[in-house]
Amino acid sequence: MKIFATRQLPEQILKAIESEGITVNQWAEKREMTKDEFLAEAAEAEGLFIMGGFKITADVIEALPGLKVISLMSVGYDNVDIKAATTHKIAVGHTPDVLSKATADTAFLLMLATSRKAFFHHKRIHKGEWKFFDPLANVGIDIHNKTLGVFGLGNIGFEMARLCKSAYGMDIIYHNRSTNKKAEDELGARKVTFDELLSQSDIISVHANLTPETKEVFNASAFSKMKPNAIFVNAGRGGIHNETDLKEALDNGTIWGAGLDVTNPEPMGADNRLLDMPNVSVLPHIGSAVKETREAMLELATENILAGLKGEKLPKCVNHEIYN
Ligand code: 8YV
Repeated sequence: MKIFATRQLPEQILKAIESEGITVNQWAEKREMTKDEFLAEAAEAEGLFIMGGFKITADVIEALPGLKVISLMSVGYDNVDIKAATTHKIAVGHTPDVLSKATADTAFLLMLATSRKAFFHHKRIHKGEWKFFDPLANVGIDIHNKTLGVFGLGNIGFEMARLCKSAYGMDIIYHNRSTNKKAEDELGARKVTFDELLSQSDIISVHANLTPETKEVFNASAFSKMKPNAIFVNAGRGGIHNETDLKEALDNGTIWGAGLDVTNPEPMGADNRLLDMPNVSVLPHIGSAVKETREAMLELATENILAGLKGEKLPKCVNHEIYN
């Protein structure tokens, strides 16, 4: 059996897979591959171990007739055409839960850093601008006892809400397709409409999946309904916000600040104007980038791919329908 991994796997993981008699072809270059390169490397693969957001479109799936399982080292699966995978009875695995706390920490960090303009002040020191004390220059805003609006209250959103409630006594409101009873019972969270989320939140934190329904829902119209002192945080997917509209909203003071772990597009270029804005903090999609978390993700992704190759149910499967 053969698999293709889009990055080099740690030695221990590689050995564990190879000990099952599986041949692993790994992409060793430090650049994203083209679709043709991907197809050439994956040609004989029965399993794909996807690290990073390489797009597995319907034509990629159709070009790999031996494929049984796609194992993603991510909770998000917006880079895979799930419908096409399901049609071809290919199991898609992902890595939920193990990364919830680390990803929520990143959202929390961005909220706090933005509220105190931390990244901007760091840059000021670099530029030799730490000189004269001015009591009202470049001050931040207080986030104690404010209202957090969570867009997409799954496990990561829950962890973010829990942090904000315990650290800052925040009120929690959320917008989600389904009711999150645990968040309502444990955190007193209230489910609201999208418009209520926009108008009532002091901080909006995005943790939803990127789907056709959530694509660029945070656009000019949404920002115009937010409070002028609101902070927009996105640690979900950059595609959920329209970045041109976000820049305009920040320029015009429609909203106060933004903390982004994900951008639209990715990667963000060095000349992006958002990087010069005092009330903006940007990180290069490091939500789950903690050693312990990444190891847990790799382990779970390995369990998924091994199960898929053996024709067993994946421990964490996106498209359960294939088993019906
Ligand atoms: C990954 C993520 O690091 O899990 C996700 O959905 O965005 C990150 O944890 C990234 O997708 C690379 O695989």
